[in-house]
Amino acid sequence: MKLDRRTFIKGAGASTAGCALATILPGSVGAMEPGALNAKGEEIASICEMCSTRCPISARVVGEKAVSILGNAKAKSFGGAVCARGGAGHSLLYDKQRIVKPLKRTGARGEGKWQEIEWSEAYQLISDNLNRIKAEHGPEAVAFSSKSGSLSGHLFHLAKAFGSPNTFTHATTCPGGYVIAAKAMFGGKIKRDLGNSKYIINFGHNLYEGINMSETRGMMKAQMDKGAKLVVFEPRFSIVADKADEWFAIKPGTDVTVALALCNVLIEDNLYDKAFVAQYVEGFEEFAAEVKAYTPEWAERISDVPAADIRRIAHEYAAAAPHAVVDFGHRASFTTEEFELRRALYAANVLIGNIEKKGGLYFGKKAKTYNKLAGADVTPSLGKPGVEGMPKATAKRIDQVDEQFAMCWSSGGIYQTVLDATLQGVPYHLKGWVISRSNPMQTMTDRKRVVEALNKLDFVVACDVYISETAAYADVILPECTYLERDEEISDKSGKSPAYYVRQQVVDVLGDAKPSWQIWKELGDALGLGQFFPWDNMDALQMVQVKGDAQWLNTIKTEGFVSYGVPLMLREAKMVSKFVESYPDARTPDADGTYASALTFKTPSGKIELTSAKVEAMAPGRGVIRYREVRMKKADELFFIQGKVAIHTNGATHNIPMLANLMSDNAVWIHPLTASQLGIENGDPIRLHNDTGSEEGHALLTPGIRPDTVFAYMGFGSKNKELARATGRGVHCGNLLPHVTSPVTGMNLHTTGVKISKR
Ligand SMILES: Nc1nc2c(c(=O)[nH]1)N[C@H]1C(S)=C(S)[C@@H](COP(=O)(O)OP(=O)(O)OC[C@H]3O[C@@H](n4cnc5c(=O)[nH]c(N)nc54)[C@H](O)[C@@H]3O)O[C@H]1N2
Ligand SMILES: Nc1nc2c(c(=O)[nH]1)N[C@H]1C(S)=C(S)[C@@H](COP(=O)(O)OP(=O)(O)OC[C@H]3O[C@@H](n4cnc5c(=O)[nH]c(N)nc54)[C@H](O)[C@@H]3O)O[C@H]1N2
Ligand code: SF4
Ligand SMILES: [Mo]
Repeated sequence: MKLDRRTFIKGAGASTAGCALATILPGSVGAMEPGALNAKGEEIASICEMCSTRCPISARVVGEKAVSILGNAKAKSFGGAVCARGGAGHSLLYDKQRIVKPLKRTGARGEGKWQEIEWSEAYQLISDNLNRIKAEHGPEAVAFSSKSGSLSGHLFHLAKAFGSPNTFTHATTCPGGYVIAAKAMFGGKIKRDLGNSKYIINFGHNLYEGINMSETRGMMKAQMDKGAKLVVFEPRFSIVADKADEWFAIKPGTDVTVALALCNVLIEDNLYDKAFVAQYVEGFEEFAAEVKAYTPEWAERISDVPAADIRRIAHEYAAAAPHAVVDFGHRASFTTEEFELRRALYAANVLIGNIEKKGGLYFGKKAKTYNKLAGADVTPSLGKPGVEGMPKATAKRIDQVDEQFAMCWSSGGIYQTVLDATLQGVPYHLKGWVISRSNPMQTMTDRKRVVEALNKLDFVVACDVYISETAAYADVILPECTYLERDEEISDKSGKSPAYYVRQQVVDVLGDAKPSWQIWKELGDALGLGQFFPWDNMDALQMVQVKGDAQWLNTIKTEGFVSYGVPLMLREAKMVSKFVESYPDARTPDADGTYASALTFKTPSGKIELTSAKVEAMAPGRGVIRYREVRMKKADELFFIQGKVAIHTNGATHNIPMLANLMSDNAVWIHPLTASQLGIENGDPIRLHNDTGSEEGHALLTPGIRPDTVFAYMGFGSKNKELARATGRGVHCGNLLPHVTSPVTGMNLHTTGVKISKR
């Protein structure tokens, strides 16, 4: 199926198709509810936390206590806007179902019996239990997990002080695939310059629903202002597919074949950038030899994407080079072979030499790099509090049992190994789990196994704003105040030049909730680890960050988002010339006016490793990017895939009143042909089942999906009765997904097979 530009423009104006665009509007004013807080009154620059994109916002209390949230106009790439979820922050803030007092479990785990307690009692209870586990089993028997970002820093600091190496972010449930592939090939994370791209090839990165404000707006800018062509490979007619020039309903899990076939055409038809490859690439010959077999015809047989189209797209893409990009995607994983897929997608970029070119891929320019090139400290950098004598963990991390996972731990670890260690004692038994801003019951896979693990542990602590599905199984729940009620450290938000921003408290704290930095510091005190938290408050920490420069701190707080210098991409002569004009001591440009000679990679060879000896040593047979067949489902099952919806976030927002009112259920997308074979009609109650679990939902018949595939928006169907607005509404995706750890990246798997029947 294909769409042309005319359909795209028409679609953008229609009500349903325009939905994703319409949601990217300045925020809204919240309804007031009784029993809330004192307001500070003025316009305050801060950071959204309705999802982990963390956009810069400007929040204002209107009247007594309603909060209006807009995007911060100073953060240009975010367009001074928030999405629908960002505009709904007040609805979380004033939700009476939020927890604002520590809770102690009084019934069985998950039974829903709670007693409100004081913080002092909560800290005592937790420290008694964690210190007991430490004495009996060692500090490594306690795992600490948190979604990455400003919140995880303080919890992981506590873990370190406690002596446990077992800290985990959400990495293996989300970005681990592309992060670890980038580490292997480029030596670190790389960004995409969608806004300046003339040709974008997209493999299931649904930026118009899985919103990242600056990238979403970048892609809108490229499409609408610059006339970029967008080609989308996606098993269903997502909003991005709807806005594309061409959509190919690719078979789930086969993207790697099309990516490799694009590389095949670029090489065989001599369309690749030979000078770039010669200067920057290691292992091209081995890659080219491997890719020879991956012809478009071969890819068509596996993926259902016509060979002629793959060939044509490769030529069009090369013609737009280097201002063209193959988007390497975000949420994984579509198959267990994430490592190969993400490397193949990067390879298609490397071959056209779009690295550090407008519209291609580039590295973030933090102060250290930027100042080095400028030959002077032209942008300030952040300081860190030095903490003396932090203990070194003696035990090995639970996820480091196999050399192939060596790249995982520094990227957040293999989250689901918490279950393996708890249930099977591999490589040793966990006894405690401190979980913050993470809801694995909904967002990890195999819900039953998560329940089993939580039930088996001696002691579980959850820190959340709600009694999430996971928190419902904790022994103690610590109520964090929402992002609108707390100050945090300054964060580095550098892009093409250095940038900083800060979260600031907008309204007084509701009830007895606290910011997590304070919670973990106070728990540190209770655990007898107070010496490792030598700061009194957030002001003191921020002052260390700005190295005592109160004026700088004031600027960041007033502006909310401060960027420095001129944007820089090393291989763009115009940008380099502007940079040199701005800074008299700047590095002398190369003969071609660029900083091409400054482009190096933190890999063993210092080059882009299309083929990697390091990876070969870690995981024999994987040095070269290679197709490996994977079976995602049984022959008589349908593919079950998921994705984000524009008005909810992961497993987090389904109980927020305003968003729950907008959407509280996730009907299952089924192709009419498939439905008629199964005797299912639109709206029918259905059952989805497989070896992992069984879920009940409703059918949504649509031709916008492959007949062999069904789709549901994730995050619904909570089984926790405390989340009253979300309980039992829709299909719980995690309950149907098997527990898997993929090679090299350690990723969870979000695609599986299901059978469907009418209820
Ligand atoms: N509104 C909203 N925005 C969000 C979030 C949110 O929850 N809600 N979450 C944020 C987070 S944490 C992330 S990681 C990003 C994620 O943003 P995305 O990476 O875009 O995430 P998804 O929507 O999960 O998946 C994208 C698409 O992949 C498709 N898909 C499934 N299987 C396959 C396959 O085998 N091949 C191909 N080509 N496509 C496939 C799905 O149909 C879906 O449309 O979004 C961020 N932004
Ligand atoms: N089946 C399936 N599973 C998936 C995905 C999928 O597409 N399909 N997507 C995956 C992706 S991309 C991601 S990123 C993960 C995300 O999964 P998680 O890392 O679990 O993140 P969220 O679901 O966004 O939020 C987790 C918890 O944070 C709480 N929270 C919100 N604000 C705060 C706060 O200020 N403080 C504290 N302490 N808690 C807060 C919420 O109430 C929620 O319980 O899920 C992954 N899991
Ligand atoms: S994308 Fe939306 S919800 Fe996420 S941080 Fe930005 S404004 Fe908030
Ligand atoms: Mo994510």
